[in-house]
Amino acid sequence: MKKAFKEEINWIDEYHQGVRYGLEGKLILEESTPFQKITIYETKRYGKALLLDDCWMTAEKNEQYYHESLIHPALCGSKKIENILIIGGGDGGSARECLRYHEVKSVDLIEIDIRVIELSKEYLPKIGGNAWSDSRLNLKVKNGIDWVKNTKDNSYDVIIIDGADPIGPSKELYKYSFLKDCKRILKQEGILATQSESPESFHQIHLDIIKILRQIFDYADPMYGSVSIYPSGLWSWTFASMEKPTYMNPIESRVKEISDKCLIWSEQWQKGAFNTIPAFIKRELANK
Ligand code: SPD
Repeated sequence: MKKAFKEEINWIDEYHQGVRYGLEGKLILEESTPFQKITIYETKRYGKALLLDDCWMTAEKNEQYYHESLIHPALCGSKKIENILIIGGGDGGSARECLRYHEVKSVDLIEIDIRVIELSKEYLPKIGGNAWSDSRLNLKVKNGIDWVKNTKDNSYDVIIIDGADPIGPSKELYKYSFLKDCKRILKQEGILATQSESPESFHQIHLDIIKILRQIFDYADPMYGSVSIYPSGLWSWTFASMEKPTYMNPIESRVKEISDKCLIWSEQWQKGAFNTIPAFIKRELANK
């Protein structure tokens, strides 16, 4: 017999510019740290998920779309990949993807909020996976801005910026002064990779990130893909370098090393993703 009333369905939504992006599931934990509100939610569709300040950050069955896109163009393209810096990324997904490469000798992961690390390890352990026990990982609970400021010139082969949206504690990670400092601590042949928001739902921020990177570096190119849990689903990552952009041309031996382990990323996928710049973004970038 049909039930006379609906079973209780819980939804959690990220609200952004008059639109809400929601998933059905149940709340596991919510806490406030000195930096932000952290929520762990068990979603019906994508497994356990992490939200910071009510914005979707990552989910077990969706995270590859984001982490593979952020990491592999830089790590497959950079001449050397011995010393890597990750700013943010406390869920461990970016570190996990970097550590797939045998050439990587050390990954400094600088996360400001220890609770992001602890709760990710406890509730979303698959996202960090083997990275948490890899001896090449140097985990530091510190402010990423200060870390970059206090690091000496030419220290890293690749810098990854895996921050939350440029609101709240992550705001500084998208500013000229921080990115200029990143360039200083990056080796001449190195690559910087940052998440660069959605051209649709974070239109102006997206443009600003690319423009700032183009002021600082000789080359900066956005790449587009989808992360279905983020506002609009359409997402971007931007790569920058001082030398001819090798992030466009993956090194064959590296492609071989990681391809089997990737859900989304492939050389072919990457090529397409760099070529899907929306026409309006291309026009707006051309109008300086
Ligand atoms: N709107 C969400 C942007 C989040 C970018 N960072 C996600 C962290 C995953 N490691």
